[in-house]
Amino acid sequence: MFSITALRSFVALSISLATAIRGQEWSVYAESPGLNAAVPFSSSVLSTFKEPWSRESYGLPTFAAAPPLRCIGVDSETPYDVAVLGSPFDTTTSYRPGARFGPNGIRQGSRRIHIASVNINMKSRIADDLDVVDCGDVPMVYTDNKVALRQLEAANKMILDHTSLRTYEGKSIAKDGKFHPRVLTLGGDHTITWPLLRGVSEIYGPVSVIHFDSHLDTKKPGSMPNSPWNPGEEIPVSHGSYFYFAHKEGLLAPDNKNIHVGIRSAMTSWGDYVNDYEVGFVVSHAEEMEEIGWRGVVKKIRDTVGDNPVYITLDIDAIDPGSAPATGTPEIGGITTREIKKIMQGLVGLKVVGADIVEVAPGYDAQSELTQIVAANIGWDILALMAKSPLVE
Ligand SMILES: [Mn+2]
Repeated sequence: MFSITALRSFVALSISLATAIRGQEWSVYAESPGLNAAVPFSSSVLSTFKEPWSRESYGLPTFAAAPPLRCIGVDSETPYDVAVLGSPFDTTTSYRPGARFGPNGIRQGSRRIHIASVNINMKSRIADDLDVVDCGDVPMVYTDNKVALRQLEAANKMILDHTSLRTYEGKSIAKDGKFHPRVLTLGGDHTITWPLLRGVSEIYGPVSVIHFDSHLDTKKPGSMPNSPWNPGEEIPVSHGSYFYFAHKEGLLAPDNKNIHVGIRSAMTSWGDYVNDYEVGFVVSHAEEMEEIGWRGVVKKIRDTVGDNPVYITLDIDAIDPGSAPATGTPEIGGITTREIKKIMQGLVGLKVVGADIVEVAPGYDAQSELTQIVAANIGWDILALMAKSPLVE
């Protein structure tokens, strides 16, 4: 039988434990006369908003509980180290659309991870090393791709042009010698990487791209034999050709110091590989996960990018559709979630100047939110990579 006294002591113990665990934030609750739901939103609590949202809160779904910030609006002078930026855009897809809801979906999938939790795999607690904020989504029009991509480019540039909250011993790798915030963009279809690369290359010069994908995405515009098109009309950028344009602009590191990881899709022709090499990549096929293992793949990546500034772009279709079905162009035989975590671990120390996770189309996800959870956890590992590698020479 459960006595009232025993129940009282159990409650008292629970409260003191909770107070000890949750610290100051909980004490605001405890001192309130009764439960006051307004307390977490009061100015006294919000004034400490540099701290992540509490673990217990399932309120506003920011990425990994990073505090929300109007980075491009009224809070544009508030300094931080990493901006999470949503890019709701999917009108250059070749097959199933829906990635415009990716930013929202990845945030939703991130509710159980936290920038203040210890990432055991990466041996990092992100919040110790970086002030991460969630800037929300860039307003992007759905009626004109060129305008939409310019809107993203402008927003990204406004963030990058700031100096970061933290500075470090040693010389910054940025061309101006200053320390700038880094951006983790949540896409969006893969074309968004083009304007994002314009942003980082302006700050750091051409970057080595580590591109996780099942497709090359370097297609030469014009080679669209299976697509209806009027002869003579300009063929615009798509999520299969943006790297071609980025290469033409000199945004990619020269001498084939860029790498695809996870490639396994059908090609239009063997010539796709010739074109891909000219664009500046080397290829690691998905089957290499079996042939040389994640250690071999990590070595190949590190040998390729060397000491260059690195931009990581991860198409969720790099991951096997068994673990990440909610994407526009799924391909079987992909990377497992365990392999991608080992690869991320193997990239510690690289100078990651920016990153994106793209092609998450939540409308095709399972009720379990599986793809969104996978994408969110990879984003958490990428933030840990940034936390472990200050951008110093
Ligand atoms: Mn892609």
